[in-house]
Amino acid sequence: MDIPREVLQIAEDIKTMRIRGAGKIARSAAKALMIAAEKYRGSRDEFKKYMEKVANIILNTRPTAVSLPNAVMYVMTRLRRSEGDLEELKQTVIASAKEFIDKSLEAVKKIAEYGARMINDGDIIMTHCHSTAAVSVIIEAHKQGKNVKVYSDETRPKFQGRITSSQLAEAGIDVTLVPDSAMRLIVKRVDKVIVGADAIASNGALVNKIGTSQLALAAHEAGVMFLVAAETYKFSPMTFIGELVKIELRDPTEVVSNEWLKENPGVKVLNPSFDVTPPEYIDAIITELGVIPPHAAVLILTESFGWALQEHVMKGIEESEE
Ligand code: RUB
Repeated sequence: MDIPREVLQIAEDIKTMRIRGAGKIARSAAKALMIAAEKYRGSRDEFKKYMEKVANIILNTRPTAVSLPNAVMYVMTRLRRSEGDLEELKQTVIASAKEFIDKSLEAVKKIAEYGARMINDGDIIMTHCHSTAAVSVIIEAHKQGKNVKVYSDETRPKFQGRITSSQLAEAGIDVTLVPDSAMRLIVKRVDKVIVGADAIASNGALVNKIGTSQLALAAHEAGVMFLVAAETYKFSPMTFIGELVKIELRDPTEVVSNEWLKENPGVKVLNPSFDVTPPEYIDAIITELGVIPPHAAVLILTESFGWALQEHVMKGIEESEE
């Protein structure tokens, strides 16, 4: 059976960043699997194969946000383990996708709650890119009556800082948009930096929007607290066994126009979308399970993904024995 148009549209929207931010990407991936199951009209025997095909299309949209494979794994592992008739298999996908989406939204609420406790009345905060988790922390602190002021950098080349600024302004928060190049100057005036995460590695390193590591470095130099707001499904189980998180390289035309490229054939343009901040520059990671030091990432991974790692290792052993 053909892949439904709505599913292909979600994949395309993730690729082109109409759907963006690691949490939204994960929830949309789960939704795509749910739609695919709902729309399936083939035989029971072909269903699992069809769902694997859908999962692959979704997985191949963007490489860095580990929330995407983790969301797909959440649903597909439950399907792979299910037996039963077609209706039962479909229900397994639909129910687990819904469960993932609900848990993910609940996690953001918890992070907002825990994170807001770390914000003091009168704090000046700086943030980078647009992270629903980080913005939720700031808005929750504001709702609790804490008077906060925020600097949001532009985050070139896609200007997600504009989304952050307008959401904070809409919530009634005093927000100032600054160019990325003002980062080091501005961070000296702030009390805390809060950013989101696309992936957290097992050593506590953060993978997030390009420029995050520069901000962390500047915060470290200025003695400013650097906080990360990250749901546990952004922790990368594969880094536990030494795999690196792939850094997405996006199209040069996000940096300069096609015309400019044609006028300057001797210029190469590189557009890396994410960078890695070492754990030494991170004071704490705010998760829905609580606030942890970056070096405790490994504990989150064993608690949340121990089973997946065990399955992965067992599969490797079986394959090597064949
Ligand atoms: C977005 C980005 C965000 C994280 C966390 O990058 O780096 O900080 O994804 O976001 P892009 P959230 O715009 O390239 O997707 O907290 O919303 O999951």
